[in-house]
Amino acid sequence: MKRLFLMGRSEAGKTSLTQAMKGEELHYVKTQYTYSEDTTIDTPGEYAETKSASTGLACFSFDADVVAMLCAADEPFSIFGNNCNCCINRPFIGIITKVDSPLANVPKVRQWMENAGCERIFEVNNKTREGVEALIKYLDEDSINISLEEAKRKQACGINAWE
Ligand SMILES: Nc1nc2c(ncn2[C@@H]2O[C@H](COP(=O)(O)OP(=O)(O)O)[C@@H](O)[C@H]2O)c(=O)[nH]1
Ligand SMILES: [Mg+2]
Repeated sequence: MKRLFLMGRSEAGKTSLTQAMKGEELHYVKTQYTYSEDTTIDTPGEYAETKSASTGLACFSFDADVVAMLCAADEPFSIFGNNCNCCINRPFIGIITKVDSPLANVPKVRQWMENAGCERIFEVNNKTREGVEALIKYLDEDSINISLEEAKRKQACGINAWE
């Protein structure tokens, strides 16, 4: 299973997603530091929200196979800029949580993720686990292994190494 790196603002549902992926009931835990498990790396929202701490995200992401930007469907604005994928050397996906929220605006969040450069976008409800299986299925697929030389050649052409 590919190892998933989670980044997003506080309360977006990152820790809940790790619980939903394990089939656990949701229980609130304040994420005080980066939690590295077999299949996920869960980060504090403050890392994504604070410029001085954001370098930590880049460092921890190197231990993952896939990097996910995670936004709740009811977030009023995105903290991720356009074309974030150009500074991430892993497959970059989007995960929309809280699709059950009465204030959910999934098309808006999808647009943020497309603008950021996410190659796949998943919609989940951590409470009911709706959509979580599709994410797990994607993570179960084999990752694409390429040589450093091939990665460099593709990057020189301005395309993602694994495309
Ligand atoms: N309705 C709803 N609430 C959620 C969902 N995911 C997380 N939550 C709630 O949102 C709050 C913050 O979740 P948490 O996982 O701690 O966010 P984190 O800061 O990104 O780790 C908690 O009260 C969760 O129960 C979801 O998909 N739907
Ligand atoms: Mg958390």
